[in-house]
Amino acid sequence: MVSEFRKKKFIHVFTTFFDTDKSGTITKEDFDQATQKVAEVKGWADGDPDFEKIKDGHQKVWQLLKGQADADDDGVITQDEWVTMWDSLIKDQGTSEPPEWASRNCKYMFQFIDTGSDDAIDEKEFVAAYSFYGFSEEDASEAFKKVSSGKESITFEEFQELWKEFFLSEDPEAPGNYIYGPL
Ligand SMILES: [Ca+2]
Ligand SMILES: [Ca+2]
Repeated sequence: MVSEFRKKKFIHVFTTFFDTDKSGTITKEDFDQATQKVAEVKGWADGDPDFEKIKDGHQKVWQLLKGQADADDDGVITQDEWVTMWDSLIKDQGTSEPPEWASRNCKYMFQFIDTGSDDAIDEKEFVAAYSFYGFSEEDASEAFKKVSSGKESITFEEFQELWKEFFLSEDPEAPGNYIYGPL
């Protein structure tokens, strides 16, 4: 059984980042809406190369995620299916490499936050990105301080480690717990 603490973290990612339309489940619609939302913020029109790239990326993540999580193959990922997937992935793989869709998602998150594209995330970028997902500036800023352990910025290597820590750690004090904003 997955611990209540890790379950809470999995559900946090489910509701805050994947269930875009807040319907209580993850479907293709959530990825379509996420594409539109990002395009709006970035000012990309339908057909822009950047728009197509994001759209393509979102569709790939959806396909890979669906293959992995949608146990009854009905096109809908429930919270139970989501938690079961994370639990079995971690049991099967221990602390080794995450599945492809998860690695893609990690990279996507980093690139999304790193608007200055200098391969490091600073507090300003972190706060801006998480405001987009509905967190207050104060909460996002607090989360950044924990994630970065007080440093000015985090590199992609550090981000990947923190990201793994988020999914694996049972320690309530682990800095990685805040990689997806305040719990
Ligand atoms: Ca949904
Ligand atoms: Ca399902």
